[in-house]
Amino acid sequence: MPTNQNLNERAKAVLPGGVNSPVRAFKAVGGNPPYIASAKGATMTDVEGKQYIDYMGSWGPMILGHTHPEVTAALRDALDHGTSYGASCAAEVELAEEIVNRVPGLEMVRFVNSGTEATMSALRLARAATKREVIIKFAGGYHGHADSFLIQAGSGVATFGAPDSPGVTEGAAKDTRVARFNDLHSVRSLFEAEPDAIAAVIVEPVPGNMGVILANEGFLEGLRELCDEFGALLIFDEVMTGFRIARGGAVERFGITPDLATYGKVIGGGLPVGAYGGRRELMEKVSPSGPVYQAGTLSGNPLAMTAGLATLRLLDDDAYSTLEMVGEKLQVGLDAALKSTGVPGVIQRVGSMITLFFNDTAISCFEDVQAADHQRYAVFFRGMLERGIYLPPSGYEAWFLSTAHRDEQIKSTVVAAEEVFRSFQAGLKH
Ligand code: KE4
Repeated sequence: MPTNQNLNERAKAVLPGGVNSPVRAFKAVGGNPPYIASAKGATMTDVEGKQYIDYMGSWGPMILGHTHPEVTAALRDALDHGTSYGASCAAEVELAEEIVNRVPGLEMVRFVNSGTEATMSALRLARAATKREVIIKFAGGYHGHADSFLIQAGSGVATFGAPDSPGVTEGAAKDTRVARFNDLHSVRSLFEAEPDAIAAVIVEPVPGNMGVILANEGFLEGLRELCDEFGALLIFDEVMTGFRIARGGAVERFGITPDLATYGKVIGGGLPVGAYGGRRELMEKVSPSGPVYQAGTLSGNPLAMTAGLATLRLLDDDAYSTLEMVGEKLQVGLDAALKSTGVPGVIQRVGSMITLFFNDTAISCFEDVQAADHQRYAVFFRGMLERGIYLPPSGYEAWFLSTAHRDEQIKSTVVAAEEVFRSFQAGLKH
């Protein structure tokens, strides 16, 4: 029987860092990752049989918990009809209709195979539609690994971006500007510096890739107004928030209509998927109805479409009430544990996306996140993992709850957290 250690050693021989996505390597928290053998509901089990209560949910897709019987049954049936056609199928039409019917102002979507493809394609469309080249993103915002988005903020609140990874060229970086989330002035100053150059502003309406941050009152509305004032498109990157924080995602929850929106994660029910969409006038510019080229061998894959459709069809009003409730229970429990142990911490939550920052005050932008105590988060993470609680292995991430998280699992999570907080007060190191 393989062990976690044995698999990790073999993985490091054939996979960069031993993983297929960097955050999974536990670099930010120390230690080596367990290898998951199976998952069910809100739990995962590693190859050595250790069980964990799962707050990663595959980084968002597993909103109904793992192996939901109706999703699994739909997939089993679809499997018998083939895995990929490279041709049109009914499931892609049905999922597109389900998505369009949920989101106010959304008229058409195009399916791709990841959130990265979705944002990359939405950016190309925005540039084509506006005949402009520059985009504005936010420090700490993550939109996948396309070159235009792997751009770090320079010093100051509104800057010309610089490559954030070797291999990203100055040419790719030159058209990306970086503003500060929750700071409309930093956005306005970029627009005023280049009033006719900005094609789009791309924003996570609830940032989840620097931990969960809540938009200040009027911030998202302000972005809408600035884009209208300067003739740019507003892109909501809802890869994480889409169909998680409301039946119609952030567009419904906040009542703001972007020009384009990107999706992923939940709409694939755990299979590889992404999508971008908007009003018909924009989307019909996409090939073959228009000149903006974008394509994909596995786009609209029948298995991914089936899993996504089964998932969305189960995300009814009761499901969203449950998601709010489990999120609130965890937040209240963790808050009480912080207070009872005197450990400085801030919990920020929108629905079933939540982050605990070891910080004295509320977090409203990326610089605040950077100033939080990530060393303490690493100790907390390891303490929780030892106690069978699998949190995201970085303080710059959102934790995800599902409709499968039960009261007793939330309670044991809070008990474990309180134990770890007490160890901080006792000055113990894990
Ligand atoms: P993917 O290419 O990983 O499917 O999606 C990229 C992406 C785009 N936009 C937003 C708002 C996202 O959250 C993501 C991906 N999220 C991360 C979680 N921090 C994926 C986890 C990982 O990179 O392994």
